[in-house]
Amino acid sequence: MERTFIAIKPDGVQRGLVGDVIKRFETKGFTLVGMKFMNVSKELAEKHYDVHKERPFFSGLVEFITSSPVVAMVWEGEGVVASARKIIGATNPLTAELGTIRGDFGVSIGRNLIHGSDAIETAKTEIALWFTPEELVTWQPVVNPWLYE
Ligand code: D4T
Repeated sequence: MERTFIAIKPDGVQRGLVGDVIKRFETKGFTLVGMKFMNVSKELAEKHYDVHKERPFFSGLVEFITSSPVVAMVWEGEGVVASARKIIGATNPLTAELGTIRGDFGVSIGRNLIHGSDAIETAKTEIALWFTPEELVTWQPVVNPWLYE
């Protein structure tokens, strides 16, 4: 089953939006398979944002994600990678559609509340970067027959 990496960034935690964010993935029908509340080391932040290392906002990104705790999660379900990106909304919360997490809760690109893997391969890399295999829980929700035919 497909899995994706989701992180509630420091602004989402500080603004008390952890419950709201988790609820959207739960009520959609995705399965939580890993979750931890943690401070992010500079090393982890630099690896996570490695693709942006030449961009002007890179150092600001690393500084921000290490500034305060985050909630790191892995969610599972058919098509979860692309669906999570839709639930999250466009990178800039000001232009993100209402009904998405960023569209409903944010006003600036540097405080866009949440990260979600952008492709299946990226998800695999990010899950391996943030979680050990032992930290992930494989389980069968009893509602699955009511979610999938
Ligand atoms: P993440 O990776 O956080 O899920 O965001 P996106 O996938 O939607 O967007 P991204 O990778 O292009 O950007 C990563 C991260 O950098 C911040 N950012 C981005 C920024 O501060 N200024 C910018 O101009 C851009 C493009 C926001 C998200």
